[in-house]
Amino acid sequence: MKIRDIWKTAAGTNALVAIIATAPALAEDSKLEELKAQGFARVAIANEPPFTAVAADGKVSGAAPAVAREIFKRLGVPEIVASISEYGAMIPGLQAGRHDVITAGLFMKPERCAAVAYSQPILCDAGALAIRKGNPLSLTSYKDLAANQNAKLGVPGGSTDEKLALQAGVPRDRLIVVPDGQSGMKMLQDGRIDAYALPVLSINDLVNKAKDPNIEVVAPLKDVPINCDGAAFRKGDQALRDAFDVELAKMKKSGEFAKIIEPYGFSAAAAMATSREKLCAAK
Ligand code: 6CS
Repeated sequence: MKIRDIWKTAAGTNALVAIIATAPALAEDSKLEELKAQGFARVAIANEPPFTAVAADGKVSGAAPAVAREIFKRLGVPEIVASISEYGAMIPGLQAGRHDVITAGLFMKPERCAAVAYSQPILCDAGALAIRKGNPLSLTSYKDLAANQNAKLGVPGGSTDEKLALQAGVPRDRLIVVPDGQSGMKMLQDGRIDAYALPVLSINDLVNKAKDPNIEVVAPLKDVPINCDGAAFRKGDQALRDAFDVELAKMKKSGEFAKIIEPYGFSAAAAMATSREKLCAAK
């Protein structure tokens, strides 16, 4: 019987079906093998302490890379290599193959959950504003910002802060996209914006470092939920995401997860009290 005729037999057809059926899974498993061979995982970060940080010497720290570094080590990938990205560019960069995973405090929101494969929750935080001393515009929420026709708000591009401000009714022409924390603080100090929005721990880190008696923090914002991130993988890398989750669950159980994130100010209990399913379903 000629080779080309084998596929016409029942045995040949079953073999062909088996190969086709397992191909995607084999491809998915190969992503971890690819990273092991590469020796590192390329992670997207924002450089927003304490979620993520890059020192002057290039050293990457922050709670999200610290968790990812430990988990990848356990999976046989010894290093992570970080590149800084705006929040709004992280998912397109992941999908274009520029990153292997996003470990940046990218909060789980339905539209993001539809675009990536998130791990289970890692870092949770509420919302905050940096404002001028005395809070002259009485800003305690995005609603207050929407209601004040003159108030200008600084936000990271493509961020949850930006989205929540728009949803609360802050018009686009009073939303200023700020490239990084230092620029945000400078713009606030120069009066070019009236408030700068980030999660509580990020704003506190910036304001503490600024040591400017004319800048204060309003936290938590009344109309911002507790948001949580996860590591974000490409949709096609489900097996890698699942392997990451197995190690994350072990570390949550053993207390090692808390040992890594709590020195940065994050609550392990907050991340363990929720789930990807709940966060991705929340409006
Ligand atoms: O996921 C986000 O878009 C938000 N995450 C952080 C850590 N900071 C700002 C941003 O809004």
